[in-house]
Amino acid sequence: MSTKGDYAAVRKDIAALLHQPEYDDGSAGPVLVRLAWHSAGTYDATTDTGGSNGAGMRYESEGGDPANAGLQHARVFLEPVKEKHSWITYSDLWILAGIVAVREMGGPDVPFSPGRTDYVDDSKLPPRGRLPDGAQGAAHIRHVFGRMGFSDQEIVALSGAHNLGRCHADRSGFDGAWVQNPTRFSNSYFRLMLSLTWKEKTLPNGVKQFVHVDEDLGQELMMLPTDLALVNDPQFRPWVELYAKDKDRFFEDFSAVFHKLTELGIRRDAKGKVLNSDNVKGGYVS
Ligand code: CCH
Repeated sequence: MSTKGDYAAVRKDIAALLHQPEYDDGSAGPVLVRLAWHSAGTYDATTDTGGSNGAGMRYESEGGDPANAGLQHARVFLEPVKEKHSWITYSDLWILAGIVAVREMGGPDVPFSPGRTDYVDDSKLPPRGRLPDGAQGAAHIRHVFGRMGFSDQEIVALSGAHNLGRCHADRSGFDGAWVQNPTRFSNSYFRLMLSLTWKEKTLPNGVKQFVHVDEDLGQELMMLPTDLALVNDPQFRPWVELYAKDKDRFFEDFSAVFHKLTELGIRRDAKGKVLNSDNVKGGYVS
């Protein structure tokens, strides 16, 4: 029997499912981090639409967005946890799973604030096309993250999540991992971005990305055009340099900005109780 509000028990069960020998690099962690980010990253501050409230990816309009290809794996991994702790909303579960995965892979503690609703408010649904396109450059990244209310420093810190996981040709069209150990959270992504030479490569599917071939290890690493935009843009670059040499500062800033991401569109009172989720038909009942 799961006790309502026992988030520690949920955390434990999420941590226990991360080890997946048959999946990717043996871990469900990276795809869970991406699920949390895509659930929140549709937010638009001007119209107050999108964001993690509502767990809209359960439905075709958002779940079927090509930008979300592959995230069904993350949702399937979490289904037994939802079944066991049926009181937790999907929207809270997805955010908590991302937070637990970051920590379990050696990253910082990110504060978790619960209370999201699974009630889908049609007037808050995000249109498709709000998530960033890896084929683009600095102006696009600033536009997308600026819409959510993030500064240049916050954009660079958040992008450090590409220390984790990989691109899949059958999901995004891009292919490969950013770092040698993609299930260990660190600042390698920033260090490699600055220290290696990156060559443009056209994949068999016509998609262009940047690669570095390590002859000794026989391994190929990759960067998206949007990743390299961070070193090539004069305002982003100083943050890349800072995080490349100061891992503690990166962890501290990542924790703060990932928490901010998870709270987009959630309004709370002074005690942290969510104001825009209770008392809605079909929604979260406290
Ligand atoms: Fe990302 N990301 N991301 N990303 N991402 C991809 C994979 C991951 C962009 C594009 C892609 C963030 C920002 C951006 C993760 C976390 C974050 C992929 C490959 C693309 C493409 C998807 C595939 O093929 O499976 C772009 C563009 C931006 C910004 O401009 C932010 C912010 C975060 C989190 C804070 C993680 C983790 C992955 C690995 C997923 C996996 O399945 O291994």
